[in-house]
Amino acid sequence: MSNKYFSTIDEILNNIQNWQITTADDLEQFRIAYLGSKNELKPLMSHIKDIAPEDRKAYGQKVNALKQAAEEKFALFKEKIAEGAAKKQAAEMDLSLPVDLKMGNAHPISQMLEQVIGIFSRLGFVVADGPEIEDDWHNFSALNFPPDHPARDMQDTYFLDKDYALRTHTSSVQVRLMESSRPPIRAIMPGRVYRNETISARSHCQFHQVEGLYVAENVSLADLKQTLYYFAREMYGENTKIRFRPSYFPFTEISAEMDISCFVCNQKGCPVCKHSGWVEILGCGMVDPNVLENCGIDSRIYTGFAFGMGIERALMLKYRIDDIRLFFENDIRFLQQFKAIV
Ligand code: 2NM
Repeated sequence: MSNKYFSTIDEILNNIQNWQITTADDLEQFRIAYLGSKNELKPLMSHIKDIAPEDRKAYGQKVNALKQAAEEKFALFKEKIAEGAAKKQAAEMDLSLPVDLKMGNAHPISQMLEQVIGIFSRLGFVVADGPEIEDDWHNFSALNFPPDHPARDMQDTYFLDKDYALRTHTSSVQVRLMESSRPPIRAIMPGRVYRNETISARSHCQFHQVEGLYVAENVSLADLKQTLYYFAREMYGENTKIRFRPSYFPFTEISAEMDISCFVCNQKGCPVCKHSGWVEILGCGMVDPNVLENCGIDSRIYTGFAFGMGIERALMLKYRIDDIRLFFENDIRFLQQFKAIV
């Protein structure tokens, strides 16, 4: 009685072993026969009640071995057929076709950062770096921001929790540098900063800044002006003129905004300078003695100047780009226009 069922199993095993699989179609037929929802192995277990009790264990093991044989054969041929398809595709590839080798280029923001770093390096400034996640002290308090300053509001700054926020300017790096080193300090801090702004053509929640700092004995407003005059001529051409307008920042006293003569119209009047002949490019000032003291620098001995500029803004003026969002979309058609501009 039992023998009949055992020999059925042997027969099926034979069929599995001899099943010819060369195409994806063969493989599918095999799958339907032995692994599909109505496969031939399913009824076998229901025969167990007809098997002599002492043979049931052996029978169950044979049925399982059968299942395993089917599964292994399926997996093996599935791989073989996939391999074959890949080889066929490779054989059909025309390796003599010309290659479209497009040279990449650095992002315009990187290019301008490099250019600004290059100019200040030649004046002896070193590049400093710091964290993008900052605490209240380094981003606000040490920089003389009063407790009720609007920048400290959730509306303007991305807070991660009650103690930490994304830095809103790279001045926080300057605080770290002043805390950890002694004058003379001459450094620039390029980097990404974050503001909680509604994203539009004019403003974004992330942008890049370069800030600079010079702290030593007898640093004067004349040093600030001459340094930035050199920068303006290197960056915008040797005939560039500069002018300063009074301004206000919490961390500088006195504070100013610097304009350069319009590099588009040479001061004849154009839309870039809004017919004024001047274009604003950076903010600057003499570091407030409170800031120096906050960072452990004796303000009776040392003075300093600092400045900061927005990289996207400078690029938008230079290339007459009317939407800041283009810098962060990585559209290749936009980026390719900045091949080797520096
Ligand atoms: C600006 C404008 C003016 C500035 C000041 C300092 C520090 F840390 F020394 F106080 N860092 N950066 C500064 C001054 C930044 O950006 C428009």
